[in-house]
Formats: sequence, C-alpha cells, structure tokens
Amino acid sequence: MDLDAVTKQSVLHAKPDGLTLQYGTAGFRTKAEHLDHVMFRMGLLAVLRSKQTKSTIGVMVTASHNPEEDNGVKLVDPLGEMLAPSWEEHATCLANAEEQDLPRVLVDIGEKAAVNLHQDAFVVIGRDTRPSSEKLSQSVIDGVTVLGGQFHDYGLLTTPQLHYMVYCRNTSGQYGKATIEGYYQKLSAAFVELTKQASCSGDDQRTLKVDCANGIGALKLREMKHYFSQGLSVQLFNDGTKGKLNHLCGADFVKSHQKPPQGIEMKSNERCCSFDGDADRIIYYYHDADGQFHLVDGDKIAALISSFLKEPLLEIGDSLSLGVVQTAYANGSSTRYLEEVMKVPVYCTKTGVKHLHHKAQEFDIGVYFEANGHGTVLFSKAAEMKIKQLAKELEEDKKRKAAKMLENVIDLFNQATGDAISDMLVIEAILALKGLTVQQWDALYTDLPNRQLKVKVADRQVISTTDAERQAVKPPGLQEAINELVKKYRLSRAFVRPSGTEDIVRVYAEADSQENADSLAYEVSLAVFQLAGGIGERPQPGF
Ligand code: 16G
Ligand code: MG
Repeated sequence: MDLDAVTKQSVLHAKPDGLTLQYGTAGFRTKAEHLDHVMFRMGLLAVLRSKQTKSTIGVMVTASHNPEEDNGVKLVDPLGEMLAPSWEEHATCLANAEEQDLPRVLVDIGEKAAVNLHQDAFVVIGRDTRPSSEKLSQSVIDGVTVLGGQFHDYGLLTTPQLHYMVYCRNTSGQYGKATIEGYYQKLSAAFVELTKQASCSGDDQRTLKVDCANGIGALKLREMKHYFSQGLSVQLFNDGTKGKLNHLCGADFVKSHQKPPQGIEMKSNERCCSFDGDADRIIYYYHDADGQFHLVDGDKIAALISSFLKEPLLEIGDSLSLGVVQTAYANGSSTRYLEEVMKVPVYCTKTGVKHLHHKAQEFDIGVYFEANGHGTVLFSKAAEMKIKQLAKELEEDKKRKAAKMLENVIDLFNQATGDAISDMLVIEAILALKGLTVQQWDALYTDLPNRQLKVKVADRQVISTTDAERQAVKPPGLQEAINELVKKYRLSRAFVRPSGTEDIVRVYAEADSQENADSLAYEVSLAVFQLAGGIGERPQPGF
C-alpha cells in the first residue's frame, strides 16, 4: 500500500470534523454533501476486500427510497451478498477515522483481516440517478485507484443489477453475462419461456402500470421492456422526466401511506406496481370498483410465489425443502395463511435483507420477502442441479413440464438479491399462468389492519430487542407495558425497534380493526415516549 499517496489523495476527500457515521442495515446513508470522504474510503475498503476474497467486489452508490438530497454507499460481496458483518465494522472504523489516522486504520484492517496486499483487486461500481451520484462514484474510483485496484464503472444501474454483475463475474460467467444486455437477456428469456405455457388471456391481463419512483428503475425498464414485450406490456409512470425522486411516489411511499402514488392514472381493477428509488423493492396495488385502494405487499408476494411453487415441487416428487422467511413486520394474516393453509414452515428474522437472505439459504428453496417489498427466492446449488437434471431426464411428460417450469423460475429470480424487475416478471408470469386477476391474488387472505409510527427519542439505542425484534428487553418495563396494551385488543400484536436507517424508534401495531390498530399504535408510542426518553412533541392520537 502506498500510504503516502493515500494521505495525499485523502486530503482532496477530507472528512468533515466531528462527523461519525455507521455502516447500517444497507450501508452508509445521509445527506449527500457529507459523503465524499466516505465514498473515497469505501473505494479503499473495496480494494482490501477484493484482495482478501480474491474476487470482484461491488460498490453501489444510492440512497434507495430516501429523499433525492440524500445519498449512500454499500459494498457487495463476491456472491452478490451484502458485506460480511466483520467488514461492516471495518467500514465504520475507516469512515470515521480522522485524517491523520487513516493510514494506520488501513494497515490495521489489512492485518486484522489477513489481507494479502500483493493480490490483485477488481471493483465494479454502479450508481442511481441522484444528481450527487456521479461525483460521489468518482470519489469511489479515486479510492480504488490510489490503492492500485482495477475497476469497471457500470455507470447507471439498479442496485440488484450491480449485485447481478458481481455474481456473474465471480462465477466465471456461469450465472450469466456480466453486462446490462446479459441481464436483460437472461431474465427476459426465462420470462418468455415460462409464460409460453400460459393460455392466452385478454389483453387486459398482460398490461401493467409501473410507478418507477422517478428513479433508475425507469431508465432500465424502458430499455428492457422490448426484450419481453411479446409477453407483457408495461406502462411507465414517474419515469423521472419531471417529478422528484421518491417524492410522493415509489414503493416506500405507497406502503407506508397505504395510498397510491401521485402521477399514475389508476382505473378500477387495474394492476399497478411501484418500485423504490433503486429498484430493489416492489409493491402491487389496485382500486376496486368502489374506488377503494388495496395494497398487495411483500407478504402477499411471498404467499403467491410459495403457493405457485408448491405444485410443481409436488409434481416432480422430489422432497426439496421449501421455507418462507419474513420479519416481524409481516402481517399476522400472512403468517397464518402460509403456515395453516399452505402448510409451509415460516421463519422470522431481524429486519434487513442480509438477515432474511442468510436464513433463506438454509433451505433447498428459500422464499424471503419483507412486507415492504424486498425479496427473492433462493435455490440451493443442490436443488438447482436436481431440477435441471430432472428437466432433462424425466420420461413422464407432466413431471418434466414441472421440472422445466422450475428451471425457468430459477433463471427468472435474481439469485444475488431481491430485485423489483425480476420479481415483477415472476409475479406477472405466475398471474398469467394461473389466470389470476390482481383481486383474486389479493383474496388469498385478508390483511389485519395495521399501523406504523415513529417516535423521537434522545438515544434510540436505549431500546434493545430479542426474538427477531419482537420483544424489547430494554428499557425495563417497556415490554411489560406493551404486553398490557396488546391485551386490550383482539387479534392484536405490537412491537418496537430502533430504526437502522433513521434516528427514530419504529412502532408497529395490528388489530382486528383499523381504529384499534391505530389506537394500539398510539398507546405503544406513548409508552416508548415515556419509558425510552422521548424528545420533542408527545405522540398524539389520530391520523
Ligand atoms: C434498509 C434495508 C431494508 C429494511 C430497512 C429497514 C436492505 C437492502 N435494506 O432499507 O431491508 O427493511 O432498511 O429500515 O437491507 P429501518 O431499520 O429504518 O426500519
Ligand atoms: Mg431500495
């Protein structure tokens, strides 16, 4: 390592005094103007990680669903996974090191992680459409270069596309070609193949309105739609030509406000969906004939996909294990439906894709979705090989068809991470194959009314949780208070957790009616405010 060169370059990406940031659930995230030094340093770190793993590492510049003025950065590990936890700590140390300590911290990480500094390093970089992203990704490149790393800058990409590139490059192209055309071709071919078996239903069924959150998803979907146009026609809204990124639109807005985004024309019973700002989340919705809005969220996506998968799995008669992974935010009705009606085992993990992804890897086929629309289906290598073999060998026509269908499903799901575009194509294929309307899909089960609130506290770390965030162990008395409140309502459940991305505590409540979910959420917020050091205005009832 040429530490002198690092020091010299670092001055051009100086860290503002006193600023400390944490590598959180999805990397670093804050106002764009505070991130230049973090980007440079993540370029440095990516080189070390690449040397250590002897693999290509990804760096994505995005702040996902957050406001346009924000930005963020995260590293992507060799198989498209989120950065390993011990390296998250290195990332935090490096980002917060004062200028003069930077060389020492770098050397320290190199030693602790036993990095062979003579190894070559290769880093791939992607960015979203934020005005700040181009300059910030140049700072990443500066960091990579000063440590002698090689790089490829993909420019504008969705987050899942960057994960895909990393995965392709580290599997010598076996997973797919590490180019944007490679991505379009792989997914579209699987989609077209899968939907071939769908009996042609009316035009109506095969049109989808997509709210792209004024983000990168719009650019990429516009390029890609020609590849699958024979199977599906997508109409793009909030495509970034006028509106602001994530402003009154996008998956996060729709899910948290439980209402349609601005800028989309919805006719009754039309199927619509929203991506978030970096296109790794997807949420569906529609207006019924009475003009009532219905949300079809990540839980219902998991329910649709798992029930679809069960049939061909049974048909091929091979006992591949299927599991569904959710978080505490999963609607209670969805968990009940999956366990009692679908009879699939359901597991709960902490919030954040990396936790779900990790758990899902324990199954032959692991379906994971957060209620907010992040998710995918992972097939173990063993399951994939078995299915591919059966698709070739099986004599019986029905069985072979089932195996072939599963083969296409494997190719259609982005195996590196949750991906709004890939998920959208899977969902559209399933609806077409099953001849389901969005209303029929929605009717799989009825969501319990629920409410999410935020509470401001002086220090959100005074709350600590256990049992996949469903129980608060600190501060004393809080869980007992929640238990008492929950008892007052039917079919109720509530939990609180410190946010991993904002300086607030999140409250979730569900109950038999919206009114009850709302008052339970309010009462729990008040308990948090009183017992966990609330600041500012006390929570108020009513929404
Ligand atoms: C991040 C996570 C998302 C999680 C959310 C929770 C990734 C890629 N993203 O956006 O999965 O739902 O954080 O935010 O892991 P919170 O901790 O503020 O509730
Ligand atoms: Mg996102």
